[in-house]
Amino acid sequence: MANPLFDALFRPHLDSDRVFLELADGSQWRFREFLICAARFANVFTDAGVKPGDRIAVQIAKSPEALAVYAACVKAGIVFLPLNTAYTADEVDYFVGDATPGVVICDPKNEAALTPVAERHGARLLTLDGSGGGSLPGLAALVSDRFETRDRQSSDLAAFLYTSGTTGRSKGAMLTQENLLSNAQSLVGYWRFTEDDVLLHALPIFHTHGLFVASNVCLLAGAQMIFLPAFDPDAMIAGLPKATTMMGVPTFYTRLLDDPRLTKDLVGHMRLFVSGSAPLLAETHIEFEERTGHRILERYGMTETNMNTSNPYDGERRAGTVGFPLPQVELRIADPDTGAAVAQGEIGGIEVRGPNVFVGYWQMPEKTAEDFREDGFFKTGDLGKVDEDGYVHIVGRSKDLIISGGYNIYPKEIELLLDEQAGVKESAVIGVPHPDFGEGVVGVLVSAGDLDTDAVAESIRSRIARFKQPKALFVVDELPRNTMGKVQKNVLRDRYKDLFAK
Ligand code: MCA
Ligand code: AMP
Repeated sequence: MANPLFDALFRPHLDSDRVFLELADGSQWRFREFLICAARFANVFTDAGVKPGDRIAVQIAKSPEALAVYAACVKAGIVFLPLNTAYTADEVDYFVGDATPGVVICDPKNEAALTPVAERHGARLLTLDGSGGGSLPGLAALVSDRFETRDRQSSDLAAFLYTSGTTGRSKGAMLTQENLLSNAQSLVGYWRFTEDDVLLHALPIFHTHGLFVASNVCLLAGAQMIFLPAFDPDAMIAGLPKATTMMGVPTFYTRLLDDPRLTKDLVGHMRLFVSGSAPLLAETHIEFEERTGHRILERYGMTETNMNTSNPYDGERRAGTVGFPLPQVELRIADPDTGAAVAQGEIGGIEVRGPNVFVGYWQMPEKTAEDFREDGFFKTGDLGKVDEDGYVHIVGRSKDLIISGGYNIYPKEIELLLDEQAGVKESAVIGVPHPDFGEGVVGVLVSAGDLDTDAVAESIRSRIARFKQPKALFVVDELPRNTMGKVQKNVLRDRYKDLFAK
């Protein structure tokens, strides 16, 4: 009887009194108490009727208890579905309706807005705040601190992570225990994580990067985390001297570089800085090395695939590349239309296959079939090439995607919403260079008569998460189109390219 993910990540620490999490206020959580908290939560979920294979959706602040909800789900065989805390009630309604979780856990401050959502979709609503308060901990105090770990197989689902799509409808990527475990095992080895490590963790835990890369790697290695609720420069500067490693999106690195307190002395003792989720500019790479003496290790992944490639730990970490395919990951560069491999050094679609690759989109068999080749390779939608030394370069995307501060934003979703607004005839949403977020979202509107951009901005405010909302709206007479009638976003991107220049 086994539960491979639980057995690898959590079981070894059940009786461990070593520190697992250190919080910004200096308080600590030991592995043992973390796992007792998870066992109590597992009892609450099971008592609420949630069975192995059922889903639990969470939209909660980052905290040790929030991570314990993930551990509880693994222990009880429940599919964990974390949601961005920035999503509006409208957005959460879609995810809950699509995934039909048995329980939804939200912050108490959103309880009023999400009660009708949970009711509409037949889910029980529990609450958990960022300081360990709420109805879930209240119930957990009343139940046993022992829970018999449920049996699971490697092929059983462990998590759903929603990713938007080119059609505007979000898709639930179904990730198995094997997807998560095989990737964590590769990364622990590749990046040399041990129980002596202390990771400075400031990423959100509702996405692959902060949850499966950072947290799973530390759990598997038995390493400690300095667990910050979000990126805060003062907390980062205070945490770095106590850490051995850090993982972040490029915005973390540009913000640290903007801080004069980032010096060689502050980070001289550290062994590894990892960047991913969005392209790291070569200039950031170089500037960081000049300032700190450390070469950032850049890696490349996706919600659907976990991590695919990484620069080497020992060999040359080459700026502007994402390194080599990880152990067990097969990567090829193919003609996006035909799937035929292109010649070495040529640009094509990046396709991957391996135990890291998800099993499909929840209840979207056609979409799943579209994104996989017959031989099992998954089309990432990223364009790249492999250089003569085997380093993978990402040179662009065939999918219309904006990455802002490490968050993915699909223009189609925003365009559909803008097109609904009074006075808007049509719209195009683009990403242009932004000094802090890498790319900033810009909306270009064609007026249907009487168009007030302030009113449009106000009207979409409660509909989509703030980070997706255009940081600027422009009105034009018409959108540039090619002879096929397709909007030329490259022309628009060029037109507004200096909008956010420093
Ligand atoms: C916040 N805002 C943003 C973003 N974040 N706008 C655009 N893009 C963003 N990413 C807006 C807020 O709505 C607000 O707007 C204003 O900026 C300031 O908000 P605040 O909360 O103070 O922002 P912040 O704390 O400074 O956050 C910026 C951040 C954060 C630290 C870069 O977004 C972050 O932690 N990003 C990491 C995302 C991540 O983990 N991605 C991994 C995905 P206003 O002032 O107008 O109200 S996993 C993935 O991509 C794959 C698998 C991979 O390879 O890892
Ligand atoms: P997500 O859907 O949030 O999982 O984001 C995955 C996408 O982020 C990938 O398909 C890439 O386009 C992008 N991405 C992740 N890591 C990198 C990186 N190191 N460099 C460039 N793009 C990246």
